[in-house]
Amino acid sequence: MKRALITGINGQDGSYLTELLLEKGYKVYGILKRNSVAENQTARLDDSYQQIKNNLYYADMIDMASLIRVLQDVQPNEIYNLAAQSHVRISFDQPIYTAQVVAIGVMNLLESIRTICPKVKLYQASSSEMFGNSFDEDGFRRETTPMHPTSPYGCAKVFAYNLIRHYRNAYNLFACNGILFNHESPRRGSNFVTNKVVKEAAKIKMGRSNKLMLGNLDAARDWGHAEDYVYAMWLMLQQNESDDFVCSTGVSHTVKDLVEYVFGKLDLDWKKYIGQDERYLRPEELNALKGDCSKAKNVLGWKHKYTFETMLDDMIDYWVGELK
Ligand code: NAP
Ligand code: F7E
Repeated sequence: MKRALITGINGQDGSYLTELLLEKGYKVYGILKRNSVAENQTARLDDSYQQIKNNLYYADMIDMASLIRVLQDVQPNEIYNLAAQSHVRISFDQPIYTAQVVAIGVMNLLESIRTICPKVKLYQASSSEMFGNSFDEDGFRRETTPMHPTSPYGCAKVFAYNLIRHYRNAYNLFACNGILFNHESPRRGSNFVTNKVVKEAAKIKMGRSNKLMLGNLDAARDWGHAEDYVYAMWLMLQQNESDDFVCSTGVSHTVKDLVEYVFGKLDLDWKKYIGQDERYLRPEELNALKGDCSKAKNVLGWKHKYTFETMLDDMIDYWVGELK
């Protein structure tokens, strides 16, 4: 039975990946960052919680001793490093903490791996935020596109991305960067724009709210579904050689498109309810994102099932059901 260790197991992606790996017959282990309200922490793990509750360890990416203890105990075959302070806007408020978790945390993990389990296969959650406003002539970002990040989060992810490549070359570690574009689901944190819009629109529909304050409506993103993207993570670690791969849908929509679609689905006129609040603007914005995932398609045989619309339908169905 293969053993997989997931950092960030209780996050959006961690919860979907846990389900996928359990289905595939893995023994799944995870690390949890201590939180004063323990009940909320495992809420996303849902049904799989019962199967893994004895395999959860308290540890933190910035506490290398805790990582060492977990690796010694678990001796994993695969590690999926999903832990992060993953909110871009918040990374402007907490840049140093973000860099400690997102960048130095990966160094802590790599150094622990070198000592304890150098044969392990490692997945690193890299991000389209690393590209910033740089793109190729055709408007797409791909593995070869230069990276000019526009946020402390993006800068820290570039540091981690480079560490992964460096440790692969220098120490022959099997380490992959998955350069994933935005992916969402009903389990997305509700301060990310998709879930914020869907949840609030559903509340407005039920008469429980009448205003939704947003930031930049013109920003555009390449949005997919988390369920599709965790499958790509697993595929990367099933290859004979480690490499870096972009995962994206190749289609870009603005925040305004998102609002129009969600409110339209609920028969609401969005113009009556949307306001703008400077608090949600960023000191530097990544204006638009569109990814070319040809390499992942050709080498991994990966393709996404959800579109922008079906991903949002899944979120709308969830929130309408939940709020009823
Ligand atoms: P998420 O929902 O915010 O989950 C992040 C996870 O990391 C949570 O389990 C969180 O625990 C944990 N964590 C935070 N700080 C930690 C620390 N210091 N030590 C240990 N664990 C810590 O993020 P996600 O959407 O699942 O994304 C997963 C990974 O992919 C992240 O690295 C993110 O940066 C990256 N990524 C995401 C996207 C996307 O669109 N979703 C795209 C590209 C890359 P608590 O909840 O207890 O704080
Ligand atoms: O913002 C705009 C905002 O916070 C998307 C993370 O998973 O994907 C995610 O980062 C866009 C931005 O995601 C609001 O300015 C407008 O242009 O949902 P978001 P993100 O910043 O793209 C990348 C790939 C990651 O790696 C990250 O971990 O929407 N926007 N109004 C707003 N955004 C938020 N959050 N809230 C608003 O009110």
